Amino acid sequence: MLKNSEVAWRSRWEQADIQVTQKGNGSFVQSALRYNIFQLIQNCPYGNSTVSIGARGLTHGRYKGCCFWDTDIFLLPFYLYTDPQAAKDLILFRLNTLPDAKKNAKALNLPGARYPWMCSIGGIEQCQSWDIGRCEIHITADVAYAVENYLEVSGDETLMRRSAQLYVETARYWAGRFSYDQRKDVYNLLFVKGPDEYCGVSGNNAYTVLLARHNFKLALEAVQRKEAEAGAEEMKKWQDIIEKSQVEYDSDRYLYIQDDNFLRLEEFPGKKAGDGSAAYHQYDFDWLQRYQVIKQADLVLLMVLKPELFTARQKRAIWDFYEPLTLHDSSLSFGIHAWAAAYLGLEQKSCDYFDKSLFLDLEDRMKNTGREGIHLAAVGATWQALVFGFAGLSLGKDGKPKLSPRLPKDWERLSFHFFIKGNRYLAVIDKKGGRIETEEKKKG
Ligand code: IFM
Repeated sequence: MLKNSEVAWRSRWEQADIQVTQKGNGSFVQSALRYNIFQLIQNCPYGNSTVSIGARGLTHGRYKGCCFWDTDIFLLPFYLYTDPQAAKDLILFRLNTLPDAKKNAKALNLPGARYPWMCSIGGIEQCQSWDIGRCEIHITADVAYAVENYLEVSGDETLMRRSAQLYVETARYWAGRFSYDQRKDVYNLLFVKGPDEYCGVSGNNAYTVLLARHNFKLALEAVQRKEAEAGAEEMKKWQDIIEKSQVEYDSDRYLYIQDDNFLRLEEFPGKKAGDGSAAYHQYDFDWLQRYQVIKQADLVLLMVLKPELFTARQKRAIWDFYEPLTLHDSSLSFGIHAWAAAYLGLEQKSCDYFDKSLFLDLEDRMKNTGREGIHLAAVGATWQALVFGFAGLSLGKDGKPKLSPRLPKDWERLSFHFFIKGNRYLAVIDKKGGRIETEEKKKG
């Protein structure tokens, strides 16, 4: 058993390791990175698609051990690029729980499929609270986004039809969830909570509306490609909602507004404790929701997940407006801000946020790692900040990988392997720039 374990670990490390050379010594980045990668490898249920990964992995029972969008948006990319089979199992978990997602929708008197905010074994909603459990509905669009991401990067055609079915059923859910306002001939997404959990229950959260529109598009395209079936009437409604759903936008400032309430809120009069602990330990959520204060990356996250939705000016406006208002009271926030800052060329900010995310658990930066276990989504976000932010790895229009290096000044070299469409690549970034070398075709 020990021998088999050694072989398995060696092969995982060969694929997942990241090597960083920094100027001088005394930096712990390399070891901290390996600690983070170790957690990602260690907490994955390899070879088992009947379970997913809980918010604290296997390190703690916080949140009753349940899984959230943390897996689809924050963790999946690591597995997708370093171990496509592990990613496939995570996607299969969502595909296998589509019947449960349909039960969740039905329980709320809605058509289609609604993915649970929290799930354990199976996909039945486990979250009991009304505001988060019923209203933090972006998870359904996050799952559709993750499935698309998986298909695109892995090139796996075996899950195409099942994925198309997921797109269609989730689009049916969204079509039932938007409210039509016939006075104005528009659709509103009411009683919704975005990723920023300090925003209360609001209307037209931009993150959710824009990703739901994308979910409709995925469904329409899948039906057009004949991978799934849907009626002409319902498809017309999906298109109608894409065109008439509402997101507030301030054209003078090039700024997308987080939700319908945001500009009506007062300036935040509070102050976060200096020890890194979250403001919700000092102030009640009810009080927090009345101020312009943000718990975690919301529009900043959408900007990196779907950069094509925003112009360069709009992206910068999102950063300039929302970043100063964000308390990062969720561990999901730092890594995403590091990625976004690197993307925008804000080197110091990206390094500061990267440091916060990378050492979050090792240095107990949120003052709860001992009590609550490893913040796995933050670990996944750290990996994305490095690979997509600093190295700038992306998939070109030709389907080939490319790099846009934005390394911190004191990093001399960065290298890592990754898979795209079954091919194995090596990315190297050094003083000469970035290059991608093609390696052998993945076996098996
Ligand atoms: O999914 C997250 C959420 O975004 C913030 N609160 C904790 C959850 C589990 O990590």
